[in-house]
Amino acid sequence: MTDRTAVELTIERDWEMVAHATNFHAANNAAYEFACGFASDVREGLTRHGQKELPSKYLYDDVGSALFEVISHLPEYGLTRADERLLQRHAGEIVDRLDAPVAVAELGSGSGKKTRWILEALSRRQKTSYYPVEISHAALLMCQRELSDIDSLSIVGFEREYLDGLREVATHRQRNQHLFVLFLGSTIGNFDRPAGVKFLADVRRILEPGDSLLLGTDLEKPARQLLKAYDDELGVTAAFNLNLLARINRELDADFDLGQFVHTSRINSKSRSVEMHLESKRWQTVRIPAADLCVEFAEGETIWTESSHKYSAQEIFQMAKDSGFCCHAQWIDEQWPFAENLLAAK
Ligand code: AVI
Repeated sequence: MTDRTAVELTIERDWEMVAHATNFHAANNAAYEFACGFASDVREGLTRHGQKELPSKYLYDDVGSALFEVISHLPEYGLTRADERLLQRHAGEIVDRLDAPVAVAELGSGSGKKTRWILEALSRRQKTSYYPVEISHAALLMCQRELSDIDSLSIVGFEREYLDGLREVATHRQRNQHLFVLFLGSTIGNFDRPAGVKFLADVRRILEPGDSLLLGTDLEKPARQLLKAYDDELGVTAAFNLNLLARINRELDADFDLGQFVHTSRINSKSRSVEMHLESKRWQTVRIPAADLCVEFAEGETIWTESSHKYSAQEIFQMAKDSGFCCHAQWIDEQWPFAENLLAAK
């Protein structure tokens, strides 16, 4: 045990380290910077000419992450189950295509449930380091709980934004070790197409030749099916969306009346995406003191909170090429069109 680095301590110690020590010194500063960033993004998005907008990353505080976890179990929302089916079915094959030894980094791990298949397949072959990168502390803790029973696995979580976290993971890379980055669940779809390619290119710049990226992408499907998936009967997606206003109330001292906004989903056929909006039921004024803002909403006016882009299986090959990767393999689910794409850093 004496020659082990901090990263190779047991899972619990690793986790304690992440939760209480690694981020401790920076915590107050980071929390302050985050609050300032949140306030200025809210201000910027709600004072735009034309369509008001809030960045979708703010949907994922602890409450939002828990609601998203529920969404992934809804009958209307088949995306997560398709992702899981593909990973369960093809984990061995995916792992066999990687150059050993590898360390695994996951951007937006969520609960980590669907990552189990990959980590189990890998740890049968080698002792594995897993680095989940998440902005939700609660999701990181859930992920540790979910995966802590896997043999030969060490987990070190990073409570960071994706690229910052990945840069930090890259510094933990040992000599001759390849990085295998997971970006699952079609989170790429929450970027518009050019921003998605730019994000992949940013990821590529942190990687080295021989590293790889497993990219999950939701594929195009009929409008009716998509509208239901993003506006479920039970109202969980509505709660997930409205929680963004509740969060602004909690964190920025605002006075949004949640009963005066309604969740809607709509298809944007030009951008091939489904959008979530919050629609004002009447003319109203909302005060957001921490963003130094007083904002008016007309009846029927919306705040655009998220877009989920849908892809053709074919266009992923071009996206990979445009961002400095090469798509070596693709697996498609038969029940819910969704693709798992294995990209190699060239
Ligand atoms: C996380 N992301 C891929 C989900 C999606 O489908 O775009 C977020 C979501 N929004 C509403 N339902 C699910």
